[in-house]
Amino acid sequence: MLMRIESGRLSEEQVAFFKAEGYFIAENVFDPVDLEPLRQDLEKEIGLKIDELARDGRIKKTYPEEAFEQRLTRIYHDNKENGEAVMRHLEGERGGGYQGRSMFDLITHPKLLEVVSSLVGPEIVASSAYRIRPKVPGIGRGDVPWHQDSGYFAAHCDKHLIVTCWIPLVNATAENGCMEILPKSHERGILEHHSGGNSGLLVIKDEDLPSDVPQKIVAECPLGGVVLMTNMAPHCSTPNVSDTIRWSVDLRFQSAGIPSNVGLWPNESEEDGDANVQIACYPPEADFVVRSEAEPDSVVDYEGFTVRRAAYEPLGIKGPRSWTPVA
Ligand SMILES: O=C(O)CCC(=O)C(=O)O
Repeated sequence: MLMRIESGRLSEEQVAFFKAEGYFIAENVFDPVDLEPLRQDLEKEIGLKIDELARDGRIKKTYPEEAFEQRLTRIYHDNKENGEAVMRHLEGERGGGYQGRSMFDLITHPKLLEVVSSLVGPEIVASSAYRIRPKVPGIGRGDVPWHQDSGYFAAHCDKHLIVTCWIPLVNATAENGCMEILPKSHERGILEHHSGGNSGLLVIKDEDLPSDVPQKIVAECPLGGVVLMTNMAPHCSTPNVSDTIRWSVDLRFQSAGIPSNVGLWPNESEEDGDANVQIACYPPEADFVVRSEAEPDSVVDYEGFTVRRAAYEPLGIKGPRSWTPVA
């Protein structure tokens, strides 16, 4: 259900809804113009990579006239490998991906943090475990199987709230492959996941999803809206059967009071990363403070953001959880 927020925050009733249902879809967190810098930067990045592939002789048609919602589709459909190369450029080799100024500005956007603060309080830590997702029509790689985000996180964080903010950069609809969420099923603990689902993602088998809860909801969300979910809410996303790309980013926030690797630096000499950073809910990637009333000086700036991310990037610290492969 799509709901409007007033005065930039969730009301008490809306917070109660989030707690009871495990999700909340806010229709009006941003003005579409707030998202324009990121849209434009992603468009620029795609162009740079396409030009590089053209210089290397791998691409003949570069489609410069095509819109943000189309260009990557053309590249993909001409040659899957080139499409993948552009995707990897946006996603980064290990996830996390594009980290230009506009991405940082979105993660730290006052409108977003105000909404997040109504769920986690005024001391907010963000995770580098954010993802940029161009879901290209007809390319199944972007279809995400059922999972809980905690399936990826350390077990010691199952009892804590980590809020996923899923932000569409276009109108997200059932047709272009928005998410689906299973309501009222986030208080059942961690469900059985398997490794090796679509695109190597974790997957909860259909038969392991709770069946005594209301039907899944189709989380359509307009540009400017945000889908908020707990780390325990089972969700997935469906194929894009439209003819335009479903662009979105998903970001993660938690209270500073729960485990994180804020202020910790991994020891670059150890292949598996340093034991001290394993305390985080998602140890492979850096956490940072994005809002603090108690210690305003601890809030990260853009340089600090890139430096912390770079310190974790080369390490290849393993994900904290292991699951049996999907049968
Ligand atoms: O964007 C999608 O298609 C899926 C997103 C997702 O699963 C997530 O944000 O955890």
